[in-house]
Amino acid sequence: MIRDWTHKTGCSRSLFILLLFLSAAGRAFADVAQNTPSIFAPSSTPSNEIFHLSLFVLGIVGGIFVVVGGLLAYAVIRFRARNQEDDTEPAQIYGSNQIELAWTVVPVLIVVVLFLTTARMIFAIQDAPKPQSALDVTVVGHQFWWEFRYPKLGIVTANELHVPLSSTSDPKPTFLHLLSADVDHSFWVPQLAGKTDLIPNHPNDMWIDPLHPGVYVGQCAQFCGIEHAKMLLRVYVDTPEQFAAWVKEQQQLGMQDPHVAAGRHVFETEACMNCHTISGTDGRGTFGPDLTHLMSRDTIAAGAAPNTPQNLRVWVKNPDDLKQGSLMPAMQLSDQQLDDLVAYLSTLH
Ligand code: HEC
Ligand SMILES: [Cu+2]
Repeated sequence: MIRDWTHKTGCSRSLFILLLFLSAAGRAFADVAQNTPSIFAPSSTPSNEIFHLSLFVLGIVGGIFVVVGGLLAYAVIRFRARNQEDDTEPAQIYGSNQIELAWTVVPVLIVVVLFLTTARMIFAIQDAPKPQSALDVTVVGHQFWWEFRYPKLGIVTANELHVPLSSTSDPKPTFLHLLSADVDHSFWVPQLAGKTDLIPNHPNDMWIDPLHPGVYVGQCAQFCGIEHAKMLLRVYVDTPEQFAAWVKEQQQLGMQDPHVAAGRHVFETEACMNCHTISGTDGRGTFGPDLTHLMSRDTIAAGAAPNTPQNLRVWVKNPDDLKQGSLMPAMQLSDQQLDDLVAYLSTLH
């Protein structure tokens, strides 16, 4: 006889609901596996190592959980109060060298194993030799955005890091030299590597060798001030052709379109150029992001908003509307000045 599931006992119904939940969770997990800050979807050698270590650690602590939880459940059920029992106290036992030794020595051994495996992995990643083919990028953390400099390629950009794809047969790792312009920040793209801090006057180094093309997201993982939450990171892992095209585009001088001369005039006569660089203009400021190839980026203000002319206008009019506490001031520009500026900025490919 076929029974409808609604007629099943409460127990099998909860099992059914549990299975439903697990399959939904599994699907959600598969969805996040691509392009989200998940440490469970590694795509680079350092993150892979961390992932495997985390499984090892989870296995050990999971085993401890099962043993402790199991003993607890056993004691609760086996020694529960029963009606027919008398109220006299059970035998009182004091001290046991065996038990005390066991619960001291075993945890110490477990901690030693966890410590040694972790330390071994940290040193293996840190001491990895740098191949000739490696790309060098200097990362400078600013309140609340990222500066990326490619010293050998003569490129300066912001917030969106482009790196070449790497593979085991043709390794092209990217070595990041981490600096800070102000306070502590932390570079964290979970699918590519662990966190490394950017500390003023204390350069740090890390490396990634992304094994699949695509966009990887991350964020500053060290509270660095009021808009720390909107200090997002995007890493574009490009195929060799894409990367070569991107490099070529970034190496070009800033666009000089005579149709938008009015906007350029605003940029050069307002305070913009004290803080921003646009090659081919007098603007050489470095307090804010380099805008020479602004339109080659998908987002503005460290991922706070998509890079559209509408958002650029909102941003320049009053940065706080998109990112409260950002260090760019609202400049009280007229509507005409704003229109001209946005028309100009939109040509900066
Ligand atoms: C006091 C320095 C300062 C001045 C003046 C200034 N900016 Fe900025 N600007 C910044 C900083 C800092 C950021 C980064 C803000 C963030 O992401 O938190 C920024 C970000 C930007 C961005 C987004 C860039 C990106 O890739 O995310 C644009 C566009 C921009 N400014 C345009 C302008 C224009 C146009 C002017 C003049 C009207 C101007 N700025 C004046 C400091 C300044
Ligand atoms: Cu930060």
